[in-house]
Amino acid sequence: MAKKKLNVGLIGYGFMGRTHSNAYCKVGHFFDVPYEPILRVVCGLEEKVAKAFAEQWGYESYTTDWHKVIEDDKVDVVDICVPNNVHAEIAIAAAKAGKAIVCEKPLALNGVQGKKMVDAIEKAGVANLVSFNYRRVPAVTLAKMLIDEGRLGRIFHYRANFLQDWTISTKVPQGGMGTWRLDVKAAGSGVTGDLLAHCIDTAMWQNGPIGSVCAMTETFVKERMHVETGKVEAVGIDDACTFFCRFDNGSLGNFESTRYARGHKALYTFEINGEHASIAWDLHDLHRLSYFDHRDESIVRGWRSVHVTDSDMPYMGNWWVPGLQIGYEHTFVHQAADFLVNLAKGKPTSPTFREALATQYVCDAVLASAKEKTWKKVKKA
Ligand code: SOE
Repeated sequence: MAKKKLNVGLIGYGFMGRTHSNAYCKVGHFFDVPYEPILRVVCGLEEKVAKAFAEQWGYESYTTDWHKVIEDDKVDVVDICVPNNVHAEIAIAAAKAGKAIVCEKPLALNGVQGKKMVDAIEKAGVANLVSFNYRRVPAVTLAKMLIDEGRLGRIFHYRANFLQDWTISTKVPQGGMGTWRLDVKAAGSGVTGDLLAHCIDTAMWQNGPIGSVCAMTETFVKERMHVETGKVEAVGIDDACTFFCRFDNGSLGNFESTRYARGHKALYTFEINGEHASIAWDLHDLHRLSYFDHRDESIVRGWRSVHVTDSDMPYMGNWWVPGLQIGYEHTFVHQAADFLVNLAKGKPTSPTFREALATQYVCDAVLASAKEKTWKKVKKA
């Protein structure tokens, strides 16, 4: 039976635009989704690039004006993959036009802006999702399942790192395509919003809300050439951030992110220690989940490395056969699959804008704590 078509308007043709387009292309081949995504229109600043992107990915049309995507009656879903400073304006306009919305992380530049977005989408009653893709790594989803089953018992510690090394050179500019993440006006913050937001989203999903934080940040390179002005300008982002926190369930959190950890490209790791068991995961070995259970007989007790590829593992029944892995791009396919299934049922897909606002509030509290050198309470979303 022919599936109902769902027209996608993608805004932003960078790295994230590719991950989302790839997901829409693949999702129907691997998951039994109720819609067939149609790549209706892609929007980006440069016409030549937008045209080439449309041809490469099979978009029916292209534009350089995002308003045209929103005004297009045929577009059902607006997918926002542009720098953080434009998320709010586009999302609020898309909500007013009654479109379903997928938005890249972090939700906004800050909580104030994020709240306006939540108000707009909730008032319009439109489907919404923020793309925190790492939740949908099968091993990460499995970790959440093990915690929810109570296997760890009371949780004492949650530890997460997200380490990179690509901005160490003072020659890396700020602003422009690819390096907008270093421009505070476009990004809102540095590693806090870009990388720690991932860790915070996963952590609160697995271990509940964070109540208070104590942070320190550093900007190692104080000035960089700005691509748009051609001038050397002050750098306003945090290059590195470390924070402690208290979760509402009484456990202690310890988070670190930097783009100055030479040798690490995208080392996202977490470890959770509970009264009975511990879990550890590493993005560089993403299909494995490390698990230690103190209730095992002592002569065989030790850290197990679970190869998360069997068909009864989250999402894996839709891919290959046991032992054969999947990777980064598949997290976006899983996200698209969940979103399409829930959309047909009128159910929300997590993380919603409101859930992403909770992450935004933690980021805000982290940055305020670093600035004021004091513990900060986190606002509830
Ligand atoms: C930055 O380098 C970045 O691309 C983030 O923006 C992504 O969210 C993260 O998944 C990988 O690193």
